[in-house]
Amino acid sequence: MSRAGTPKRAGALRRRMPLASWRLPALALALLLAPLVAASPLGAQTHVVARDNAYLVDHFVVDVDGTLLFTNLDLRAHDVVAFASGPDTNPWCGPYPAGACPLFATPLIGLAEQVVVEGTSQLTPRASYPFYCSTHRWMVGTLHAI
Ligand SMILES: [Cu+2]
Repeated sequence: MSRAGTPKRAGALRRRMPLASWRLPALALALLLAPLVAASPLGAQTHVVARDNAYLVDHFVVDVDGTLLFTNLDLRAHDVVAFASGPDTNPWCGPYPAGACPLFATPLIGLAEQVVVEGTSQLTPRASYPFYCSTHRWMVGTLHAI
């Protein structure tokens, strides 16, 4: 009989740890690829994901009261930049000339980085907003505001 009466149980727990090590990344990926709009107490949350020099899908439904996240699963740096211009007073306008500040934007981010797309609260519901990656002009998508 064991000293504390629980070594068998502790051994069983230790054996489960390797399974948990691969389940966590799989769960994270599943969450990223989950439905485009998920319920959230503060509004819907939408993910734009880049991989293999493309956005994973072309069209995204965005709640103007929610959060739009951009995740890069690619080795190359990417961003999300609106074709439409916004006010020159937006905090992300620094690199853009006057009158050409994007309505919404992110900085360039690298592999496995995630940022909030700033400016989506300025979108008008029922309007559509095409966007692109500033370093790969073939990467385009469209936000559909609700
Ligand atoms: Cu890019």
